[in-house]
Amino acid sequence: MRDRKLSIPSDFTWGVATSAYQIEGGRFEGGKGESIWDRFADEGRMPESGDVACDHYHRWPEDVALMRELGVDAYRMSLAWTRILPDGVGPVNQAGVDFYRALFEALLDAGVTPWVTLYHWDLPQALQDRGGWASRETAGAFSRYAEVASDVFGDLVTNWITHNEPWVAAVVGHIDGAFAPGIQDWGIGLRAAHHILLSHGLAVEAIRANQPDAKVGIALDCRVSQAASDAPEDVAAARHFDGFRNRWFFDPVFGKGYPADMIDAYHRRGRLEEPRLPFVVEGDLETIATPMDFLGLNYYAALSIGAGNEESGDTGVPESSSPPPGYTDMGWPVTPQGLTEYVRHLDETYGPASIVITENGAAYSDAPDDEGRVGDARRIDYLDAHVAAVAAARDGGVPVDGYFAWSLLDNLEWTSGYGLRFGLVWVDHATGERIPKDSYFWYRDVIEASRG
Ligand code: IFM
Repeated sequence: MRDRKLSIPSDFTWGVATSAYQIEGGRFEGGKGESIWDRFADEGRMPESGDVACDHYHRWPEDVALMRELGVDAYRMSLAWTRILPDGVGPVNQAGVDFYRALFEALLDAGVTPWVTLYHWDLPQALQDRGGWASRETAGAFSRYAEVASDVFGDLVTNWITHNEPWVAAVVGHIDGAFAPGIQDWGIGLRAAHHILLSHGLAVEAIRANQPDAKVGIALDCRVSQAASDAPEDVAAARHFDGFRNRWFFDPVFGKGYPADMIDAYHRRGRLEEPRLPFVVEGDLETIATPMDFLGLNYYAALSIGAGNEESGDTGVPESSSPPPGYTDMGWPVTPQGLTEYVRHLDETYGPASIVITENGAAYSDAPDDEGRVGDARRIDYLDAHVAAVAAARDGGVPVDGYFAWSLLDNLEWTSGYGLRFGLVWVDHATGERIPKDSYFWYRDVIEASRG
């Protein structure tokens, strides 16, 4: 690490992260069923599809070798629900199970522990056709999927993450409509958010029933909310944004229920007919708050929020093709200090047993030069500053026990396509060729140094 001494212990978990739809491809192979993202792409609602993606479905041995060389302790990946249960609820697809078992065995042989996310947004289309997350039945289907996954992989996987970024799945997918399934309806969005959170609690219980020693958590995303000024309207907007973006999810997961100020605010804004949540059934809040072993936090940026921006989404669509200094290609500001402050806030507010940074990274478009080297100095600066922010939080006594860089590979950045590159490894999407970037070698050295 640059000119700084790392105060990170040798048992800290260093990892890289990906997700199924963004890297796997193999859409029509191994009996995989259709997901809402396959349908979204087929309907022309995104510029490029994940049909081939990084072709990880075929090239995974090469990707495991890249991780072994990198020296990471752990690999956070997601299962495609539709490879295991093609229609979401019916029979188990053995070819899908075999694919992931071979991958897990190779990872373990390489000294890399799999951390497996059950849901990174790719709902089986068959379940969407029956109401998707707006239907309470989908929470039950997810619980069975968790039970099946922990049963068929429980001898190889002990670290589980139920959901990735419920805010995105619920709000961007069902209120903003920019992501699959592309719905624009506040009532459906709030209902979907609740069923996703409910399914999280049910899945924690299902996994624990199969694997009492499993480590189970959720990966919540955040945007740290900073008032644009001291003016009361900006302070109120920042507070509202925090409720909309963060507290609506963190509070119930940690047993505080849905934030009362937000229920009132949504009612006043006409999002709710009455100042209550009609879809919450007795016992749901207890289920959602089932204790976890760790909190996963996906951190990218802190935002300055003023009046009028209190419900602004950021779906990853860049504001300009060449961002100004201090911003990544996503149009997100580089704000490492926000990470230290936010994990401190989480520790004080919710007291999680352990916090793991399950995603952090930056999109920059640096390409191979004439010698085939990818000099991504801006990514190194970004990661370096955020790893230092984690170290600072640890120094202050916050239990941050792991860090996963997003992402191992340049991959499909959802509706933004393949042009937004988050990888430590360059991928030529025409040929599938992989080239480790300078940041890959930098990360390898950080990991090695922290092991003393
Ligand atoms: O690529 C995404 C990922 O799927 C979820 N978290 C944010 C990343 C960057 O936008």
